[in-house]
Amino acid sequence: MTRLLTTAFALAAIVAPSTTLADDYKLGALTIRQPWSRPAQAGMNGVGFLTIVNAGKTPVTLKGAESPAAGKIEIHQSAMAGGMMTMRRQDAGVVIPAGGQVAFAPSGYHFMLLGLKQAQGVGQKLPITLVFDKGRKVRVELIVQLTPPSGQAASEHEH
Ligand SMILES: [Cu+2]
Repeated sequence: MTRLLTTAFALAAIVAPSTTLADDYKLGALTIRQPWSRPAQAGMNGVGFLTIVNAGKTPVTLKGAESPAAGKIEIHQSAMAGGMMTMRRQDAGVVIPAGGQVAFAPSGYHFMLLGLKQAQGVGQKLPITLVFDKGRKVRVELIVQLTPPSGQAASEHEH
């Protein structure tokens, strides 16, 4: 009996997230959580933040991203160097470990949206397509907002 109940709970846990959280996107074993961006002017550079969770048994590499809303997207990592915040391009991509997650969040990894084609106002949605290894892609929408989504701060210590 106990074993049957456990199985039922496990199934519920697999089905629930995609139906209850509108912000989440799925690609195989990956879940992309809470994509968001900040207000910016046309022609300026924008930013993209989100969390990628890998529930699979193999690491997955995020190779890059593309969007019709920007001239180009680069993956950057912010880091403190000699008391100054610097940004470094991550041209080799970012590995999402098996059973782990990587947060793209202020002061850490972020997507740099170079040359925004339009101004981004609060509440707007900006489509970007994440490109993973083996040519796998998923399109998500960054929601433009002034402050991080609630719940994201908790995962910032992960990296
Ligand atoms: Cu940057």
